[in-house]
Amino acid sequence: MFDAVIVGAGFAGLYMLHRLRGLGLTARVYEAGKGVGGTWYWNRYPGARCDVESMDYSYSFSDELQQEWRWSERYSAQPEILRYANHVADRFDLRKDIHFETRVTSAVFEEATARWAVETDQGDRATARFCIMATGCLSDAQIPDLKGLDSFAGKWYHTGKWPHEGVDFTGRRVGVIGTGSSAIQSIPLIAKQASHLYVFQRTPNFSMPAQNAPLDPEYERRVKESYADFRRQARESRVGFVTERSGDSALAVPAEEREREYEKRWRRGGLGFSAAYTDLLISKEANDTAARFFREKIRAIVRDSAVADLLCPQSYPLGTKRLCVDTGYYDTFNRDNVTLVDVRKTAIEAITSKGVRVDGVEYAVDDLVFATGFDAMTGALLNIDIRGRGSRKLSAEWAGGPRTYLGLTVEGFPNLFMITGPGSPSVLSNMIVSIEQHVDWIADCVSHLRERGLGTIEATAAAQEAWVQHVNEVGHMTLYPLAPSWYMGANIPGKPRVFMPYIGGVGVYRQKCDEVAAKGYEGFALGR
Ligand code: NA7
Repeated sequence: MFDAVIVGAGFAGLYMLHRLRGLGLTARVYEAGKGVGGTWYWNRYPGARCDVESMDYSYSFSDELQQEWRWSERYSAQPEILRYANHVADRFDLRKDIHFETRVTSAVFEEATARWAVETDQGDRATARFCIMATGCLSDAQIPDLKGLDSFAGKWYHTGKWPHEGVDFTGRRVGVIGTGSSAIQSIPLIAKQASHLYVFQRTPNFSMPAQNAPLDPEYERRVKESYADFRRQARESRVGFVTERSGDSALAVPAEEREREYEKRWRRGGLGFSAAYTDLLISKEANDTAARFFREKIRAIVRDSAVADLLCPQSYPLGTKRLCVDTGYYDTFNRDNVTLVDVRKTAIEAITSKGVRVDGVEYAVDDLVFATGFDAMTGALLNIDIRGRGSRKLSAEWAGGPRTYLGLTVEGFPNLFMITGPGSPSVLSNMIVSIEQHVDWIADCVSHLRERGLGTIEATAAAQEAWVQHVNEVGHMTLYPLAPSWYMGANIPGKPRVFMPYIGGVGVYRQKCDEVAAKGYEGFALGR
């Protein structure tokens, strides 16, 4: 019997454990991997890198930690972030409460005792007052259901489950399926090794140059000197890191000025581009000005105009599928050993023993890389058989799309918390900022219950309904629903089309959560 079971030992699970320990509570963490780090444990593909800057993408909860840790680049690569996660686990002595290589299979709320009973694939059974899902938003890797994969004679990989020993593609013919973030990061590096690389593209993406570089020691010094203020600004910002925001509409400024602004942001690199004007994600006409700028950039980089055309996104507004950040992606298509294959007009017909067949043509490859993404935001949660009051199944409650109160809790599932769940800013933000906010809110909530001798907290149906509506309403004030993105569940056949994250902004959302707590957990029923 524990105070809490935490599922997952990525950045969310690690900090949650640390906070609960600080409250003198007992917790058991179950983690499917052999080590800590979550996303950064699994996604070891070549070029895997965070596209939030290193000084922002790190924990703020310990000043000693943030002062002593040194990042080497503006954007950290996966091995360095994984080293950081391991450092945190060691520094705060977290491993002793984590059971590795153990996947949680079910979590059932037992009404008589008001306890969660959690079972794992290793036969563990633990009970706890609180069950905290730190299962990640992009952790359920997806292989599309393509005919013939069983017959493929070569080796195949998914970017989100990359072999720990790495893969040497030297002299091999390689196929990459997908052109999302993971593909865009890995393709330039795979192309340098492979004898030939075929890229199978269904939908082109907008990608910004990272302009990555060694971390400027002067910048590091300045941030470290004022880290408290730097973090505060991030917490109050829209997306969890500070970026130069304009207060103008893209349509209110002269075209030349707009071009200069876009050019400045392109040269600076990274995700801040969408903040160039207030209406880029609200007005299609404003968005078109930015999309045109990107397409011109692509055409200026890629020499073959037919290939450039194929690489230009046309079917959705810029930023409504996750903007990508790359190093040399478009230029890779100028290499003689790289072929872009359009699988939009004609989908992949089959995987054969020798390669990939599209429109009657067989592209022979030795290795296949699936950069085909994840069942985002709900996949990892619904892979667990989660049952609340009256054995209500979470999968049934969410059959029409996820329904939560604040993206933290679900009506009918007392004492169950989700860290960065659907209905919270999560994937639209700097994940570490959102993780810390949720963990702190949950820890404060647990303390509140304990101090008052209360045993349970549960969202009311009315509060949940109002929150679902609010999330929907603000989502639909933007252009996001126009794209068939993983934000909308559109990458998974049969998944309900619902805009899952909360787009109200990290700062605004934090205030709402704080107000709920300050009003004695408004919208929740508290029980003995
Ligand atoms: P994404 O962004 O979901 O990308 C997956 C890619 O795989 C995308 O280009 C898909 O095309 C493509 N895909 C998926 N299924 C198929 C089939 N059947 N045929 C052809 N192409 C297919 O995943 P990532 O791992 O790159 O990135 C996930 C997030 O991690 C990213 O947004 C960052 O936040 C970090 P589609 O666009 O669906 O046409």
